[in-house]
Amino acid sequence: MALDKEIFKEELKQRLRENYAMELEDASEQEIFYTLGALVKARYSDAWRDTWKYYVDKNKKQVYYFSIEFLPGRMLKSNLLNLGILDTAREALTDLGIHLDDLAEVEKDMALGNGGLGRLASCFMDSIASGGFPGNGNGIRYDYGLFKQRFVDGYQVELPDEWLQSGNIWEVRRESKAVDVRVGGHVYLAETNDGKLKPVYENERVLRAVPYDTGMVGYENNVVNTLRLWAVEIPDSEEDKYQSIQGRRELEDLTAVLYPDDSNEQGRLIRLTQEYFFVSAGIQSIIRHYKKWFQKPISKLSEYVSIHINDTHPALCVPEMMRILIDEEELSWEQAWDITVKVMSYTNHTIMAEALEKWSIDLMQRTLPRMYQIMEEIDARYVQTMQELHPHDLVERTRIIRNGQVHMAHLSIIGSHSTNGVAKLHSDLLKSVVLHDFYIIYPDRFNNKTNGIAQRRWSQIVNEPMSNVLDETIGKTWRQDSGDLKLLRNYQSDQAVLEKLAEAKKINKQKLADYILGTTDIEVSADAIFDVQIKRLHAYKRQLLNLLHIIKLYQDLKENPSLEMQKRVFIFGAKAAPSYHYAKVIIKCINETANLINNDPDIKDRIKIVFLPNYNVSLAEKIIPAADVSEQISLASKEASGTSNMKLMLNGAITLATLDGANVEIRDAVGDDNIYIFGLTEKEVYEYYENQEYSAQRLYDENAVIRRVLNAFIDGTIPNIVYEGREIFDSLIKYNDEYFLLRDFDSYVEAQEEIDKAYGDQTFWQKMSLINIANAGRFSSDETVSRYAEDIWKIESKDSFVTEKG
Ligand code: GL9
Repeated sequence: MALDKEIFKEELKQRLRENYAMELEDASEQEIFYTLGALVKARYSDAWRDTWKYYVDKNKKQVYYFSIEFLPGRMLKSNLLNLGILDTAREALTDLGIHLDDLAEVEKDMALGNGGLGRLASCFMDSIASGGFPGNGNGIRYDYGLFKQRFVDGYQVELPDEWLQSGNIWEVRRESKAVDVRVGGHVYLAETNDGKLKPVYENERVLRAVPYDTGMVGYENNVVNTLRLWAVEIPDSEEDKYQSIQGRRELEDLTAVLYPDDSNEQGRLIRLTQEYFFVSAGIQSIIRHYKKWFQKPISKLSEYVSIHINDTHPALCVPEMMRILIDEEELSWEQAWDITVKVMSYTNHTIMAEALEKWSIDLMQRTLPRMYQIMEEIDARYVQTMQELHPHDLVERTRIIRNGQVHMAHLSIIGSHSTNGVAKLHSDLLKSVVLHDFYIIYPDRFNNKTNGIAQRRWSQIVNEPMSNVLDETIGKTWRQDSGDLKLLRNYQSDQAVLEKLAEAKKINKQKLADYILGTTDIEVSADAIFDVQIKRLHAYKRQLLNLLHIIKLYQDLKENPSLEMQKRVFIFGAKAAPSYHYAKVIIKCINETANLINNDPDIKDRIKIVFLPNYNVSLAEKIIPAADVSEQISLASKEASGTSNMKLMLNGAITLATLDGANVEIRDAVGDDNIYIFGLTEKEVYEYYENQEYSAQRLYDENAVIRRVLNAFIDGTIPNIVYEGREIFDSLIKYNDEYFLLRDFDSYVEAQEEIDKAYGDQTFWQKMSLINIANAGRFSSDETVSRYAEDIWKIESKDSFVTEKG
């Protein structure tokens, strides 16, 4: 429905009067933002109801995407865009003397995730709705999102993220849809009058799960799906058990905080309870909805419901579904198992061993006794079935419960019909190495689904200057279908187009430079190469390799001030998990090196280092459009996919990468000439693991450049890192450089030198940049989600089915 600008203005004013008893002139930005949010929400509420009703009336099969993290960031502009009223709203606001972009800054980031995994879940929510697919998210409504990061004396300091403080305009509390979740206590099986075995619960705690729903607005198609997030409350029946404030606190803490990954032991009980809490609440509400609205027998569930397990955190979906089907719906084990496996599918997001989730039997039994009983039975039946088909040790290695632990990845694979990796290389590694045993047992269950990004957000919303050039050059169809970006290929030698794209980039760089000055007091030149590494801080992602190269450049310049090189601004954005000591040490070292170099009068603006604090989705939106170089330098085989690589490419940054994760597919998309590849391949990395010949000490002894760079950490060159510098040095030399930084160092430096040269030839550079934009279309999450829908979830798209409302 088109938006009439004048009516919009009147409505905004009217709502302000109603809600705040105020005229526009007297309202604060905050008040206007909340009013605008309510107005936008009202515009899609009919479509939200109609969408839901359509799925029910037509008995549409739906997918439920279970994820312990969702990272939507800000939603105002993306809702406006998807409703087709972004431009009109912007103009209307301008008429009223308000800048939409300023207003958008009022919205707190919804940061209910750590990184790529949570952001992917949100990109999928956008694409599922935009593709007209019946699909909903299911997760946790944390009171506090991922911590706010500050730097104090170069150290990371974590502050609580109070995103709900001023309320959340987009959510709807649905008290009538609350369900109970039982945890703790004891469960034993007792015979009922009709001779059936039924679980009896003793001393369990009952938690009330209350859903908060947020509309997921599809792109110009009148589809609005639901993201359902659960919050814990104390049920009335249990009030007397929680008379002490402390007791209440403990319970209410359950959905208080998002767990940073790599978190400590002490919080693990809460984490496991969180996992069960949102899984149980979600599945109960799915079954309730199915029975009430579909009125089909429970035995047909898999024809109407698909549940996706996003990484192993929701793996308890498998035993919880079994519990409901057996204990409550009274199906036989065999029937229940058949349905469960058909309903469930699972994505693996990492090969990092420490991230493959396991729980001790003891903790599992104490926290979730009924779940444990069911998993024991699944495990026993698995062993029994498989030992007739496969060697004993293979079956032992793949069972769910072994060596005192419950293996959540094993549970997810055994309990579902599909296991996928998130990039070709990653999926291949799952089959050949990480999950090879399971591949022997279930070859047909394995498949690849390369990640994608919400392209409309990461181009149209964040990069207007570039979007305008695209419109002028190839028309506007790319806005709907990012595949049409390839039309840009025809202009790779068109000087005028190249220059217009360069101008757009320059505008974005200047804007970021202003932001950098405002937040860090560091002055950077928009003429410099903006070299960007933005992602969680992790040893395998090798932010440290980036730093080693910067130190080398610094030392070169100090030694030879007349050295010719392009000006560079190295931009970092990264949070370290609060308990991840080594990652925090790296942050400190980057910050101290930045201090040293940024203030060295010999260097001036030839190198600048900017570590922007509090990296999150909305900061990414500021950095990505301004990037020239995209650092994707993880040790080959370690990054499952990466998604910032795709966002940066779409915005015309040139990728500097190892052949890891989706970088491989980016290389295939743009060709060798439009990307800078360096370093060991995944095969070479595995060879080192096999022959154990890697010696960092030898590289240090034999390579004078490496020696000089590493010595800077311990000889006082970089000030204020007496302990941290030693720790870095030791990690590389004494502990033999786990991620082969030194082995890849020379090749990285060489690639950086090529980039330096290439940037000197602006036409050449701009052409590469254009080719990157032109070939980014294939990394759209619209495409990825279509593949999931077709191959895994078996759900159908239905575009624009809700009647146009005039
Ligand atoms: C991750 C991988 O590390 C990334 O390479 C991948 O792109 C994303 C999405 O598939 O998943 N796996 C993972 O555990 N995280 C990822 O980012 N971690 C977090 O999000 C905290």
